[in-house]
Amino acid sequence: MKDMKIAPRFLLLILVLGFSLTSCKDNNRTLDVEERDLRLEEAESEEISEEIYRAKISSLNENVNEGRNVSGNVTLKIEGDELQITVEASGLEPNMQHLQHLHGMKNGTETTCPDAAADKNNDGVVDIIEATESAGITMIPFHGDPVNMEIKTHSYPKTDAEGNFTYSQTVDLDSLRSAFKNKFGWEELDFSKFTYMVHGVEEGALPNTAASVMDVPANVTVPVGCAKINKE
Ligand SMILES: [Cu+2]
Repeated sequence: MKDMKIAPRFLLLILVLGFSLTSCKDNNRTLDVEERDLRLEEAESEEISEEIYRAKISSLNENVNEGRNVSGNVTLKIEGDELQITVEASGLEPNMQHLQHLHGMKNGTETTCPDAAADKNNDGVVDIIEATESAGITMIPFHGDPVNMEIKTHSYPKTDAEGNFTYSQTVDLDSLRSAFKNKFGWEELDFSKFTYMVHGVEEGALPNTAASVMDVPANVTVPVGCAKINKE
């Protein structure tokens, strides 16, 4: 009698266990397939989004930079969701922090490096304000944390005793995109629209007529190297 009572319950238990095991198996299989598809998608999008932008730095305002020619290279490499920024620059004022940025037009139109004709007040210097007309306004800072978009910081690269610096920074592209959209409203972050500029000469090298921005001394903001960003 005892066995007869237990048997149906035991059967039921086996049935319930059996069902739950099967559904677990199915769930796992679905997860495996989803995960595989996700990995495939990631791999595909990484392939598509690999882009390289390169630019050669040319010299500006040599007459206030002790006759030095600023030269170097800017490389922007997009790999998946990362942007790798590399700048090698030389011919700069030694032992000095040098501001460097991507400059652009608010309306997203093309930019170029300014030439001597940009010196509207004929004081022999193309200052930061005069440079704006062709190169645009200060947009993405190349310092310790480009995503924070802060322009006035002390984390820009500093030159060695020979006037060289190497700057290298990897940033999350999505974070940069949303920070940029918040500040400037561009829907697409198109690097080929930018012009790179590196700034700074020694104190006292400029005439008083050289203008500046954001209460920063003109010798800190005067452009000395420029490079139009081009997609490779
Ligand atoms: Cu700049």
